Order: sequence, then C-alpha cells, then structure tokens
Amino acid sequence: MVGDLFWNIKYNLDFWRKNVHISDNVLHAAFEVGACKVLSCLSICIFPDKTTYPTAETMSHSGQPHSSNFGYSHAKRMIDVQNRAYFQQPGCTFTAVIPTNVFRPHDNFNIEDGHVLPGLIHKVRLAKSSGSALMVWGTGKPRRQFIYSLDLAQLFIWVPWEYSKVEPVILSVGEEDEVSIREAAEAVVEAMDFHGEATFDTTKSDGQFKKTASNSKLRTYLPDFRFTSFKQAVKETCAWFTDN
Ligand code: GFB
Repeated sequence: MVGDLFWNIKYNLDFWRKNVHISDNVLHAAFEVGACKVLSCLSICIFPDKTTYPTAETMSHSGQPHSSNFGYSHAKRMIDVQNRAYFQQPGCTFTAVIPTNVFRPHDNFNIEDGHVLPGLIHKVRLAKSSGSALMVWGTGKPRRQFIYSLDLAQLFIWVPWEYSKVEPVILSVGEEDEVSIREAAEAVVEAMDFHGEATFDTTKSDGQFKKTASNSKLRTYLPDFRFTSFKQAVKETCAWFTDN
C-alpha cells in the first residue's frame, strides 16, 4: 500500500498493517517454495527525521522516522529486519532496495493520494482547461531526490543478478540532483506549457523538509550508470499523461 504525504498522514494504521501483512506473506511464501532470491522495495522515508545528511544504508534504523508516515516507514523497516532473520535462521538471501521518490508514465495521477509530481501534472492540466491558477501545496521549499521509473526498473533488474548481499542498497540520483518542490512544479509547468498563475497553499503540510540520500554504495557497483535527466523524465511523464 503506497500513497502520498497526505494519504500517509490520514492512514498510518492501514499503511502499517497492510504492508506488514503483505511483506510477511510474500517473504514467508518465498521461503516455503525455496525461492533463491527476493527483492523487496523499501522507501526513502525509513530514514530518521532528525539526522545528518546524506543518509546512508547503515542508518536505516537509527532514529524515529518523520511522524507523517510512521506506519509506512516502520512497516518498511521491518522488511530489512525480516530479511536479516531469514538469512540468520534458514539462510535465505532475501534483500531490499531503498528508492527515493519515484514518478512515471502510468503513475497514480489522482490528486487525492498520488505523489507530488503526478498530482501537480494533473492539477496543471485542470488549471489549463479551466483557466484557473495552479495550487501547489505547502511552501514549495522542501527538497526531494526524484527517480524516474524507467531508471529504477533497470536497477531493479541489476540487483537480483549482480548484488548478492542481504543489506539494502539505496537507489537514488546524486545529492546534487535534489530539487525543491517549487523547482519540481516549475519543471511541470514548463513541460505542460502552462502560462497561468501558480500559488502556494501554505496551510497544507510540507512533510519532511528533506531526505537527502547518498548513492555512494550504488556507485561503487555501478559507477557509470546514467540517470535520465529530471527535466527529460518530467517531459516524458507529462506527454504520457496528456496522451492518455
Ligand atoms: O510526493 P509527496 O506527497 O511525498 O510530496 P513525500 C509531498 C511534498 O510535495 C510536500 C508538496 O512538501 C507537499 O507539500 N506538494 C505540493 C504536493 N503540491 C502537491 C500535490 O499536489 N500533491 C502532493 N502529494 N504533494 C511520501 C511519503 O512523502 O513519499 C511516503 O509520505 C513515501 O511514505 C513517498 O516515502 C516516497 O516525499 O513527502
């Protein structure tokens, strides 16, 4: 069960229960059928809210996650605990990756529970057709490292073949590629060719200010991996949304 900041704030219990049940079920079923490898997906929100940056894989359990998504974050942290236990007891090599904020064509573009980029793309489309202003939620100051799903998919395929450890690996663009929500909104506005006004609703939550992660571990394995540029990925996602 996944959702944006606001869906997480509302449904911490459901995020905890559904995800713990899903992971336990999948991992135990994999163990029972003798699967040689399982790749689970954690999330960048597992890292502590109060921390030094950039965060690294070794800090996955270091302190309390941001209060907005404590249900989801703890459920995701437990996958790492469970992977280590499956290794210690029956000797399974189940592992996990920690992607940053993902976006894509075929994303969940619902304004209610979709993440910030698909939400903004949908809102720009509506603002364009009604001639109204674009409302960006929060101050626009928080910062995020976005990863394009097509890049992430390539890395997902690399992991089971080439990465043989139980410890998770962060899948992220570099620290220098982090953007503010305002910059993300500007990229959407440009890609959607929107010329109307943009305003910020500061009554809405900003969520965690930033979650800057280090991709050094990934880079030790794949020093030459090329990520799609943020602007290009936003352009492709906007084009897909408009066409579909
Ligand atoms: O993608 P998002 O909801 O997730 O982004 P998080 C939230 C940030 O974008 C906040 C701002 O700073 C919002 O104020 N924002 C601006 C908007 N306009 C919009 C909009 O139209 N829609 C949305 N949703 N936000 C989630 C976590 O955090 O990300 C999950 O809660 C998970 O647990 C996931 O880790 C990757 O990055 O804040």
